[in-house]
Amino acid sequence: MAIQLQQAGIRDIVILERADAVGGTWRDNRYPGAACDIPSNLYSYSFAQNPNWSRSFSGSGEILDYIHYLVSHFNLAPYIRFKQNVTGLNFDENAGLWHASIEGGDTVRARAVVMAQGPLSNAIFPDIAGLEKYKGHTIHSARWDHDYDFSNKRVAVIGTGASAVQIIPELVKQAGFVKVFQRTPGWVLPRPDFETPEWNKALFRKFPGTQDALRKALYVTHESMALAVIWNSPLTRIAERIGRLHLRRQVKDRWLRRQLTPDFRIGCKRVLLSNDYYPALQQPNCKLVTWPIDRLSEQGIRTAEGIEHQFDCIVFATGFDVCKTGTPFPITGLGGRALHDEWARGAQAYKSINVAGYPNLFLTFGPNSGPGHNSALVYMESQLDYAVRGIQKILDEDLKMLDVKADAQAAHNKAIQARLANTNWNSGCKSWYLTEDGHNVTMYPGFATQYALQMRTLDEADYRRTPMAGG
Ligand code: N01
Repeated sequence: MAIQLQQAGIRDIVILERADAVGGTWRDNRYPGAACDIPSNLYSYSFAQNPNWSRSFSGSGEILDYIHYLVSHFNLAPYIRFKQNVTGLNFDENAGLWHASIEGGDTVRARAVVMAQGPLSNAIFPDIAGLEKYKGHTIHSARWDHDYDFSNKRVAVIGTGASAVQIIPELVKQAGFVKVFQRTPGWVLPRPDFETPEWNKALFRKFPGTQDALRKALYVTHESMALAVIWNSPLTRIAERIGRLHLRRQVKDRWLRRQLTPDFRIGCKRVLLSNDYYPALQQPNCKLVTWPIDRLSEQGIRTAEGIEHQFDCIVFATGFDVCKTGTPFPITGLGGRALHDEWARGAQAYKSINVAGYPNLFLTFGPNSGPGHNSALVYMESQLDYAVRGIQKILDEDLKMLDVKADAQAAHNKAIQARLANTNWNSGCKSWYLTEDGHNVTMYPGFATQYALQMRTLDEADYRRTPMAGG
């Protein structure tokens, strides 16, 4: 966002960061095996391509290095204030200014605010009875304890989502014994991961057009995956067949195979990509436990059939609090309206980026902007461009308020929810995409290209503009 604002000539920017370093999810998710499941050539900005990715799916350390490179190359450090935990946003409608309250008492005032706090930034421990009773060591996947020595330790992993399938193969190499507690088996597809040869990096450096071409090819390939992942189509059946073949090829034991076979449509939950998860589960020092967890005890985990499994350490790969029915901190808009209350039954916005009654506020990865099949950064880039256009308008036209109209927002959401009804995400499984009552407020029901196209124009007819002088 800061790079794009700078390039549009807007330099009066402040970035409020609650941690003491940049990197977001790639700073926090440093568990062993952490990598992105979108190819690096697509999981990077089109305006800052990196010819030196070491693998097709680079690890978290390399992605973090890329973020550090962006900060230094685009000279962003002067804008960033670390250890600034925002505790509330309040719109002053007389002045046309947002007030951001910071923990400790400071306030920052701004003509416009971009929320870029990330939907997957607040790690959660599950609601399991006895959680506080357990006396051993606990680690959350997104807050890894790099000082803990796993050798000879009895370790439990709770969860078998995207984080867990990356952690488990590495943990099995380090720990004495690992038990994996699975509630729902996911669809696992092979990951076409390989090292980038030196000649390939040299080619990208010398002829950047070749990297552009690869990026475009990856983009189109991922777009076609929407047909399998988002909607129920013959391609969905093919993807499921590949998943079953992958399982059959890697797991010979029929009972284990049955335990690992998903009972929901592929795409409904996040598709997992791994070549080493199934083999890791079959190592002599690893065991899959499918009995439901009843409670945690002082020593470990008690499962529903009454067995107590004792552990030195429990790893929670149990995901994030995705704020589907609220906001990460109180946001107060026109007339004192509270976004937390308005979103109590599920978040909604106009084109995922603006909310009626909260002028000059732009959301990144706002409601219904999540991708299931393509790079998040493709969606992100179109949000950044849109926000720049809006902010430029506020500054150029000296607007006190640029506020989306409530009826435009309602019409947008009606259409989005109608389209979501026929997607795989809404086909009956439970996932972090849905609210408790099954409302999908996270995913965008279409191709990335459709999303980007709708973000190309800021349709003035859908906004109320209030000039500064006119009050
Ligand atoms: O979290 P998750 P995650 N008892 O919420 C289980 C992105 N990501 O950190 O399926 C027992 O997906 C839960 O079980 P169930 C990506 O967008 C990307 O893995 O609800 N189990 C599930 O297995 C992803 O979708 C990458 O039945 C419990 C797991 O914990 C998102 O982050 C890598 C439980 C949580 O899975 C989140 O992924 C990592 C309980 N009480 C993450 N509560 C890459 O790019 C929860 N679970 C590679």
